[in-house]
Amino acid sequence: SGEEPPSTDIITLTRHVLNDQFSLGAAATGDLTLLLTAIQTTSKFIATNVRKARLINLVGLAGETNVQGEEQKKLDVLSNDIMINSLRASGKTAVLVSEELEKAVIIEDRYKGNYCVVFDPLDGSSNIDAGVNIGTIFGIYRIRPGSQGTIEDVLRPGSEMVAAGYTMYGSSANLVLTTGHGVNGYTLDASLGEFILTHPDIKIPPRGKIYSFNEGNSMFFHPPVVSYLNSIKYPASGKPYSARYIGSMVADVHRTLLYGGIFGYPDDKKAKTGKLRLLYEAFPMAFLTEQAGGLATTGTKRILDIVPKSIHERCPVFLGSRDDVQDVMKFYKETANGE
Ligand code: P6P
Repeated sequence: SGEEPPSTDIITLTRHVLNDQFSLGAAATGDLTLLLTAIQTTSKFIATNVRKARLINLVGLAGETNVQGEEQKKLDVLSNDIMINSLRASGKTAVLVSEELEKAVIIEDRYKGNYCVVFDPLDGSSNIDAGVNIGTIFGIYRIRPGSQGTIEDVLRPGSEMVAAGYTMYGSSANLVLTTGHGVNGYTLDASLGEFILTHPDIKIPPRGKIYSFNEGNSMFFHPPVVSYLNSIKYPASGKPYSARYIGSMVADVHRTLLYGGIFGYPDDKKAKTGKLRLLYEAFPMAFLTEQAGGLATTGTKRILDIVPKSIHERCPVFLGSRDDVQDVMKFYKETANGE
C-alpha cells in the first residue's frame, strides 16, 4: 500500500527530556525525568477520564465545594487525587500544592524527594460540561539546599522554577513543557501510551493579531487596560485585532503561544488582585511564555519576579507576544507618570 512505513525513531517526551537533561552533564541524576514520567501518567489518566466523562457520568457536581468555594465537579476531584497519589508515589517530591487543597501537602520521609510541584489539576473545569478544552497546569521547584521540604520551598519567585508545563485535553492530549531550555510540545499517541514530540522548539511570534480578554469585565477595567484595548480595537492606522476568548486558560494560552497575540486577565475594580492564581496558573504560564520568547507581566512587574506570600494568592496577568505585552506596559507607565 502507499502507506508510509511507521517511524522507528520516535522521540517520546521521556527520551527528549533525557537528552536535554544529560546534555547538562553529570549534574542530571534522572530524578526530574522520573518526576516528569509521573506527571505524564497523571495526564494520561486525566485525558482518559475527560474523554470518558460523558459516558461514565463523571460530568456534573461532586456535591462538595473546594477551598475556592467553587462547586467541585467529579473530574476535579479525580484529577486532584491521581496527581497527589502519583506524585507522592514517585518518591521525587517533598511539597505539593494543589488548587483543590487548602493546605500544602508535605510528603512523609519514606516517599520524600527533592522537588516541589504546584498544580491546578483541572483548570477551566467550569467548562467541562460544554466540552471546551480544559487542562492541567504544573510548575516544579527543587527544594532549597538543606531543606527537608516546607511551605517556604514553594513561596519563592517563579524565576526559581526548574520546569513548568500544561496538558490540554481536547481532540488530543497536548503536553507543552519547558525545563528551562526552550519550549516543546508533545501529543499523546494513545495506542503507544506515549507523548510524542510534535511541536519542537515553540517560539511565539514577536507580535500577533489576536487579543484574549474577558471583555464582560470592561466596566471594571482600570484606565491603562481601557486605553490599551482601545488602541488595538480602534487603531490609528492598520487593522484592528481579532478577539478570541475561550475562558479556559490552558486553551487561551496554547493558542497565544502558537499564533501570537496577547492573553490578559487584569486586576480591576471588582477583582482587586485579578482572578488567576500566582503559583500554579500565572508562574507556569509566564515561565513557558518567556521561554518561547514572549513576555509575562502584571502590567507593572515581571510575573516571575513576584515573591508569593501565600499559596493561593492571585495576580494580574498579561502574557504573550513581546511587542504586544510591551504595548500594555507602556500604557501602565504613562498612567503612572500621569500622562
Ligand atoms: P472568566 C477558569 O475558571 C479560569 O480559572 C481560567 O482557566 C480562565 O482563564 C479564567 O478562569 C476565566 O475566567 O472570569 O473569564 O470566566
